[in-house]
Amino acid sequence: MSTPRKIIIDTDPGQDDAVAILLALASPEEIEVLGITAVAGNVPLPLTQKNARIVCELAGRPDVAVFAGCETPMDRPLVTAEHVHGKTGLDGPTLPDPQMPLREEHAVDFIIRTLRDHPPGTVTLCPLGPLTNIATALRHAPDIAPRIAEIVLMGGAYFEVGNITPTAEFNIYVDPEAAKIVFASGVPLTVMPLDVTHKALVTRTRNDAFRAIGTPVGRAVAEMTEFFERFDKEKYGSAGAPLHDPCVTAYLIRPDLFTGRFINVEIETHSPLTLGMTVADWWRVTKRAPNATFMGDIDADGFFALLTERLARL
Ligand SMILES: [Ca+2]
Repeated sequence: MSTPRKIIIDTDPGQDDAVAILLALASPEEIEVLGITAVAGNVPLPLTQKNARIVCELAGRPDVAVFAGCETPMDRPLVTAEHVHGKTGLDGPTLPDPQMPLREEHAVDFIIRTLRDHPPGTVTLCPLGPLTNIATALRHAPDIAPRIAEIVLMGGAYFEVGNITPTAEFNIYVDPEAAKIVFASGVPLTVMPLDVTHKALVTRTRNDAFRAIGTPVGRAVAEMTEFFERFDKEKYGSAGAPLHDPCVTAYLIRPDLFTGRFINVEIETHSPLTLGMTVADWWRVTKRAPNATFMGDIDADGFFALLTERLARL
């Protein structure tokens, strides 16, 4: 038995964030969640921090420390995605308001303190939303960069190009300056772009498998992914909702489900036409130094088997 990886989940729930958190909390052999830090993204911060607590309570884990972070991107007004996630960010199931408290400490202070308190190379950051909290922590406390074991994030796209603009994925688009800081930080990066997550589709059969778990968690996940899928079916004509963020937590448990390339990835922060584009040198046509393991493929059946098996534990 190896010891579980200590992680901080940085998130903007979001139905797919919720599933990512549930998967982490269902997997104590592999993952120890030190805390959950909320950031503005899919919906504004008051909702994302509340939704993070709703999800912890759904998992039966009101003991998890949840912190609120940055309300707006570093240099821009917030762009949200209610058109995908609904008004609350967690539309679909009816879940009770959380009773567990929000911690008083700012998410950025928690991230910095946790990295300084742990031995270098023992804490992994898992951003599932815009990178505002992570980049703000790196800017305030550059000494934490070499202490971070790895950043495993959902964001960006190469072959799939964009979902919020023709050339940008939502998380990177919302705070491209933050993304630029993270991709230039020198921290080992593993990236789950749309190229991967658009292959992790909740088909009817996979949704039925969540529901067949027969628990409140199974039902809630089935209802969340049903809500979420309206948007993608209309937009892409796809077979179901892509489960973007759970790819991050699944990677911590079963990295063998994913394949990618160690390449250079730069973030566009100026062009109005391509703002937030992840310029990924997939074909290695530049001499720019590799800075990220950019995933390209997923064993989707293996991913959903893992997810369904783990969710059934909660
Ligand atoms: Ca998210």
